[in-house]
Amino acid sequence: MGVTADKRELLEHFMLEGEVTDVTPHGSGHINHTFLVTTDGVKKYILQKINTDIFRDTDGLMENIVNVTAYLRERIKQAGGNPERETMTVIPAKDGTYYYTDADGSDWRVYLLIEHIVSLDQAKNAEEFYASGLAFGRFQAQLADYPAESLHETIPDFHNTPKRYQAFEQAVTEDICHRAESVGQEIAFIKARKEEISVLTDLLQRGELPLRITHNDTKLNNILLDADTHEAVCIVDLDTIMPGLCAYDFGDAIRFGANTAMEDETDLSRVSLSLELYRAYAKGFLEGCGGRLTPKEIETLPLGAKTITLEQGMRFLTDYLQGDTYYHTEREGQNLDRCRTQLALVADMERKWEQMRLC
Ligand code: ADP
Ligand code: GN1
Ligand code: MG
Repeated sequence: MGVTADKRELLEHFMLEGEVTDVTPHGSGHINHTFLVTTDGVKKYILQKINTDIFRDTDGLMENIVNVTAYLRERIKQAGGNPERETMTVIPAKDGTYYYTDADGSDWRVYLLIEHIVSLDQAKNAEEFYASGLAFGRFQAQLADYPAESLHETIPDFHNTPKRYQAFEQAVTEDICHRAESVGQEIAFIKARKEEISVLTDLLQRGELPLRITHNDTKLNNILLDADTHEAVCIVDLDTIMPGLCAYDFGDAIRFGANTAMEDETDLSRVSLSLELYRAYAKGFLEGCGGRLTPKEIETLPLGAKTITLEQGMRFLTDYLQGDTYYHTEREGQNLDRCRTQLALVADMERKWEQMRLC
């Protein structure tokens, strides 16, 4: 507990209220380094070291977040809500920008902490998962008229599954850590599904599915739920807001939240798709989207779940093959375990395919 001199120094560059009394690691995100900042005043903050190996253009990234949250703030006010609780508030740096570059060249940003919430790594019941589906659907509806051309593409081809497949194949060929031989089964599982991975992107290219403004990282811990009611309060992690397919936003939430096991579970017999959670989320998401989705979009939501689960399996395996440089890991083999849960979930979705249909 306490505040190290370097954290204190960098927090001095932001417009905080009160004296900082404590800075502690926070959350279970895989990408940025997140800290909870306590002060002797009323407000608490989130301090984040932005992962600039992944987000190469901090100006563009922060411009997206500042503009989108300003837009959402107006929408929330119009609806009579509380913008400080229902969207992220970026705390400006004292030089008028929205992040600070320290002496090591690392970029840091600060948000207002949203309090009295829970951020879950697993859905506990259908009601709260329904609530998060509703919130992600509403989020998409709220941004339906946002000027898409003003958004920077923070990670190019983020959910371009065919490109993810190419990167995976290249990692297998290069095999820089000599790990490919030990994961032959996983590689074969993915390769056997090669034809399926481009179905959604092909539909997009043919104009049969529309591009929308999507969150692109809709896992359950990126939505904050009220600590008492477990109603959805705020969607966080806005780093990847970009034009995308609605099936991917739907699918990513299912991949994470409707899995009966944790993302890095080592006992694969615990991995399965909960149809109860799946249906609850779908109901909430469709309600939240408020009739905006086309019949083709609704028809392809289950495929979104399967495609992004396979994509995520490929991404985890690619990182494992390349020496675990992308996702934070706490133990040896964690990315491989994560890959295996994704592939086990794909297999279960295939078994339950008929029951996953939504129309
Ligand atoms: P990462 O990109 O590493 O996943 P996130 O931006 O998702 O980083 O932050 C990590 C976690 O910190 C989130 O999952 C959430 O639980 C918590 N968090 C982030 N921002 C806030 C906030 N403004 N208020 C409360 N909790 C937050
Ligand atoms: C990362 O940042 P976080 O932990 O919310 C990743 C997502 C993956 C997810 C897998 C920018 O999400 O794409 O689906 O891990 N974010 C980025 O858990 O790559
Ligand atoms: Mg996150």
